Amino acid sequence: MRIVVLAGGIGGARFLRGLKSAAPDADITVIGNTGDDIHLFGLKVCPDLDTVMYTLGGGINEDQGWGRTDESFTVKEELAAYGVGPSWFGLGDRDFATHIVRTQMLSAGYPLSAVTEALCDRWQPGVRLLPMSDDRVETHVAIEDPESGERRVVHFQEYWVKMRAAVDAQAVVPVGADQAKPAPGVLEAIAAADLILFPPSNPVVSVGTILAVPGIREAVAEAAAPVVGLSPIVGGAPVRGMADKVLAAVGVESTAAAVALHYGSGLLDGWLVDTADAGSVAEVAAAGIRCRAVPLMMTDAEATAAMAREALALAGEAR
Ligand code: FO1
Repeated sequence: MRIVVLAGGIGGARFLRGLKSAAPDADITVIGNTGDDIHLFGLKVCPDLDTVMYTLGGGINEDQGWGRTDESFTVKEELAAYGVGPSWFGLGDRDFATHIVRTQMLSAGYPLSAVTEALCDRWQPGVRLLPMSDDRVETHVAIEDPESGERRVVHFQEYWVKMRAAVDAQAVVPVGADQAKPAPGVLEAIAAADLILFPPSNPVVSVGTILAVPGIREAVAEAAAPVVGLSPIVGGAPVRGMADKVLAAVGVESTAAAVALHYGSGLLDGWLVDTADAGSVAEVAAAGIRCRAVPLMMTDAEATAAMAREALALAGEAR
């Protein structure tokens, strides 16, 4: 079975681990969000691609869900001693090596998709990991500066990590997405898929950014395969992160049903909500999306694999 997954960072990566265990023989292609990418210290950092690669390759820091296990921060401390920041973004020594290799290969002319394949040669994530695009896309967030009261636009990582999404997002813009092309293999994988999954990743800045690359939304909508998503919102709040802030910016309520309707029946065939949201099943079904309430907390490997099995079962019905 060929499965395509549109993934963001931590939630997407953890779900993929469960999917691999639930469908060990499946041929899985991951289309990774690159809107979170940032250039720091002259290096190209791809947080979501790396989170998927490290998580599936056994190198992730399990507690925080991003960055490397057994990490040290000597380079960051040395940079700080030179007064070189930003200090708010935690790049560790082991992680730095990944960004150095990536930047070196990009400078030599390799596209991001080829670089990602080369990095995955080391990590063997057991999936085919494709960036959504080889072109530069950077998500920016418009906010009202809490000090000056003026409108300001910041990089997504500054909003997420430095500001902890403490102020409302007025707009979320995937800068460059409208000019970006899907990376080689992306449209082909979607067209050839037997199943397309939206994991419990952020619907705006992760899955939404991938869908913003011209051609990808259309390919998913036209695919012969059923499309099944898992709600990242449980009981009216994001399971992780601050998805409610960016959902508000696109006028979507933070409920499992509202996220399903935001994707819409033009994209989604099936939607899983948590048992806490069983009351919203009828509303989603009324919109023409097959819906079921099942436990959606990725508390451990077995719970996550069970979620993936439910997604596969729902897809079987939607087919
Ligand atoms: N998240 C944080 O909350 N703080 C950090 O300092 C941080 C650094 C970081 C470095 C490399 C990397 O791959 C991810 C990192 N993240 C950090 C996670 C990242 O900011 C976001 O969670 C994702 O971009 C959202 O998917």
